[in-house]
Amino acid sequence: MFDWFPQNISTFGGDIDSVFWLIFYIVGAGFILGEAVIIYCAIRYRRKAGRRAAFITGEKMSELAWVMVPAAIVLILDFGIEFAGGEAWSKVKGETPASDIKVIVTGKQFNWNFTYPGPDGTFGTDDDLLLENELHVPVRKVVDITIKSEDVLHSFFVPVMRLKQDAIPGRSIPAWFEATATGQYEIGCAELCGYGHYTMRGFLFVHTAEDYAKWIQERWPPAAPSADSTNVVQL
Ligand SMILES: [Cu+2]
Repeated sequence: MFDWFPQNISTFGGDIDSVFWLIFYIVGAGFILGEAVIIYCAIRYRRKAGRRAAFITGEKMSELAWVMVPAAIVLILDFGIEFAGGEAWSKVKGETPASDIKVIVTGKQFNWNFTYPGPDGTFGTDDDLLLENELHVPVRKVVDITIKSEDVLHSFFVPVMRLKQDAIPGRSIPAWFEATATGQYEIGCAELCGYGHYTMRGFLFVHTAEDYAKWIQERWPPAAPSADSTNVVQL
């Protein structure tokens, strides 16, 4: 109907959007119905000379029903949304599909730091690469990310990937995405994290497989051959 979502280049973007639409239609219908009842009652029971206002205690079942019935309907619809969205939820938040592209995302006041494990494929070693506000990934590949925070609550938000996940100090939260189109896209922080919150802006660069390989080559020139060079992990 409308097209007001950001561009969608996520393999699970359609699932997320359909949950948004489901909630939108349910809440939209409830809003229209609720407003209609209010407007009808405001006109129908408006002040008239000689008519006294009623004092309603809400003790009769017929009066209580005005609260209980809508509450029950909201509860049923809630369960309906949970049920309908369960599949999307488990796909996005469940197990990360196997991937050899791993990045640690660290939020800090006021940057997104992206750590790549380097040619050895292991984090916490000398060849790790740390980039500020730049996340480079290949198209059509699962990217396995771990979200951390160095200081306060942040929220890693990549609108085109339909990915939003809080970064919580002391926790490593897994997430993943797979881009379906190349290009440069915005990354934001969706959790008010301090006076510089609005400057916490990064970019996601989605490359073709060839460009990504080239980028990797530039970042990690082949290491000097060492005794255990057989260990080098293919990136
Ligand atoms: Cu932040």
